[in-house]
Amino acid sequence: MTTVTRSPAGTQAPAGHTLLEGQIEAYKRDGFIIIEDVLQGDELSRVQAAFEKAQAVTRLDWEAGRAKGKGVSENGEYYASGTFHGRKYFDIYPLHLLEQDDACVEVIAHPQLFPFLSASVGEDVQTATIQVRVLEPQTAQDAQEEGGYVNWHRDHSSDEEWRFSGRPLNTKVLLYLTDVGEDDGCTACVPGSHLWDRRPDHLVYKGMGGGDNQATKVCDQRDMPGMVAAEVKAGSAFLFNTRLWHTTLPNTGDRDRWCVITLYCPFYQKQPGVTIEAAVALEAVGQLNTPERRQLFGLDMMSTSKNPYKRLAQHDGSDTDDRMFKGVRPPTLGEPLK
Ligand SMILES: O=C(O)CCC(=O)C(=O)O
Repeated sequence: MTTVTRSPAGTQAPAGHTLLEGQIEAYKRDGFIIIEDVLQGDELSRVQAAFEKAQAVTRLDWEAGRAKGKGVSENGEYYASGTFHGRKYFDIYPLHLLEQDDACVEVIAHPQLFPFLSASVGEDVQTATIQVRVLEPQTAQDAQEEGGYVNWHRDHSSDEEWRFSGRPLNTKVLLYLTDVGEDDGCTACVPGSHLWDRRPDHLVYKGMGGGDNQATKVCDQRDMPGMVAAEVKAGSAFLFNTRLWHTTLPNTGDRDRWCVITLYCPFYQKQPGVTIEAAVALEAVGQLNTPERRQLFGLDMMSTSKNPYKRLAQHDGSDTDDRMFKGVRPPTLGEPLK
């Protein structure tokens, strides 16, 4: 198995290229990059402390569900409990992390990430899903029988716009808050697979997800040809084109893996409810206080955007407010014309 702790050899910025140009070149070719030390020192400690507090509360809910067998699917894979919990991991309601400390809000709009997100997804990039995830260790036997908590997959397949414009519709960022060594649940991928039309065969390779029967799978996750596993330090991030084939290897280590998984999309895509709830709550307490935060949480478009359509709540219904429609309107919005 090949491991990577940074973007693979030869993907650093060639002479004469800026760091960002080197990152984009690697991303186009390999489908992913690693940015080390996005968080470090005091900033990392603050986010870890907030994560510790938030996870302790959600863990009780998850364990209670697990004890009761609540929401278990036929093969015992999923626990439904307000948020997306699985048998080997649980997700924390995003706002419960974000509201703890301003450093957690900065994670989503971090200056180490923003230029790359803007260059890869587009200048109108915003946040789609935010998943705050705890992955528990599993036994060696469990790992052998079932593999890691998620199988080989790609998140998105029909991405025609990407083919047309050369940009991925979505970039996903996994920001790890614990060190992830070889046996700690590494994210793994097949470099270059974002360019292929076919998907990985999840019925052959072990790994949880989608109710697959693990007993009939004949290959280990690590048997995937060409795969590399990302061994990273806490505070580092794995950023990938969501067409990339990826999986998570078993966590047979002795500690939980903590991670914030954020999906970024263009402004015209809809944001899920939990992200909007976080945006509304953070706005109410004045934490969406930079143009980057306002843009990424979906409140404002980039101020210099060439396509500055307003959101519904920003319209006042007047003709001067709307640059597209200059015709006759009902005197009161919603009333039929007489
Ligand atoms: O947690 C990981 O390592 C990978 C997560 C994943 O597969 C996904 O978000 O699509």
